[in-house]
Amino acid sequence: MSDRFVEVTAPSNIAIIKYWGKRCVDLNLPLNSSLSATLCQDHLKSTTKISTSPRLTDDELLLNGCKQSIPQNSRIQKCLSQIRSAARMQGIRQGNSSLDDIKVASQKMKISSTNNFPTAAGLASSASGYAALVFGMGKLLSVKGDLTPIARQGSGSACRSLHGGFVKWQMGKEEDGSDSTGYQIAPETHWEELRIFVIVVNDMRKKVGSTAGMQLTVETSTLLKHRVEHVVEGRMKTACDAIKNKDFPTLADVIMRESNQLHAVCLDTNPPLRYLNDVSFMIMDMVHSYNTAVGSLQAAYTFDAGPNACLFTTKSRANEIAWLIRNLFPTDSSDSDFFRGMSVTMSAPKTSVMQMIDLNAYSSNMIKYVICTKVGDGPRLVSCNDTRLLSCNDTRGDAAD
Ligand code: 2P0
Repeated sequence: MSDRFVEVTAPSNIAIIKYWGKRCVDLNLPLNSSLSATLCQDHLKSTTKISTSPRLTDDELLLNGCKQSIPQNSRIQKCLSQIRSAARMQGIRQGNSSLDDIKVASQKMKISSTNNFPTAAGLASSASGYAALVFGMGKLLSVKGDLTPIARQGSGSACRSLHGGFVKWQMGKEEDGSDSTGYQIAPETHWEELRIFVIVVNDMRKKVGSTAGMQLTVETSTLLKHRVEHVVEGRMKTACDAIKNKDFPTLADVIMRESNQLHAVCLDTNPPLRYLNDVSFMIMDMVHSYNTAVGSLQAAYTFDAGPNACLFTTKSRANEIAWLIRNLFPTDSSDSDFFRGMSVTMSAPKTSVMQMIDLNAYSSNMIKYVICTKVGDGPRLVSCNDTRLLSCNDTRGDAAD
């Protein structure tokens, strides 16, 4: 049977140790290792349906319902051709038992991908989108082994979305990029008390995309060189240890320093890259005030290439953080429209804490909405039309060190 169909979902992720800069553009190899938390797919995910049939005459791709040109997208092309050749190689090694897989690998595919979060909101969708594409094709063609080096070539951060929990993308040393892979350092069940608020702020400004932005930084920033040579490795160890020991204040400190250094490096780019806006800084002020008032680091912000914030906190503090966001950033939205995702109850911090925080509200509607979420699992196979695909080995890499 050569008509096959799979539907998969893949999560987004938020970087704790940031990836910014490539040592090889062609193979999409990073200048430094990075570390992320996978976000729960109940709240942020890409869903991809892939079908293949001998009757299809061309590969087709629909993104949120809009037809995309595959010939003009070298990253998609790379992902498609590398998974197909992995399927053929595997088929040849396995002999007659995989003739079907070899045949299917040379058929054209119809791919349709959607996000359950607005792409227009500027939330990273390339990580979840490429992870879903690569994971889905891997399932469709029964490809075994680590697919993170293929996802990496779609979008660097996508290799981290092939796993749940806390994921390291090790930069690797090989010239061909074969050891530049993503692997899980702790599963999503490891630290269930963690909560993450994705704060979507209003922003009309056009920004330079990550790929172009980081290339400009590599070419012009001396601070990036310092960061790569002297900063990242130590922070990686601190962050991994803090996750292992569930030491929130230490992790919070690294998360905020990493975010701040990413944006310092962006400003050190010539001409400078400015991804944060005034609201981003207001959110940073709110987090620092809260931490000072409670006497330890109980919340942490991090920003990628845009003004939207991700706040990390723990379950025991989440209700107070929600209260602060709602009261410092008034909006015309109802509570239920403002707070999406996991249900959250707001509770005011105790009086002694409130007295230390500047509670003067900013003007209205600076924040569009907040997605309340947590650390989640890796890609899921939702459905397929061939039960053999269900039992195909996991296509995600094994944990390294
Ligand atoms: C990260 N970002 O570690 C960093 C922090 C944005 C800021 O990975 O060129 O879309 O496709 O490899 O993965 C965004 O960059 O870039 C990113 P490409 P990608 O999450």
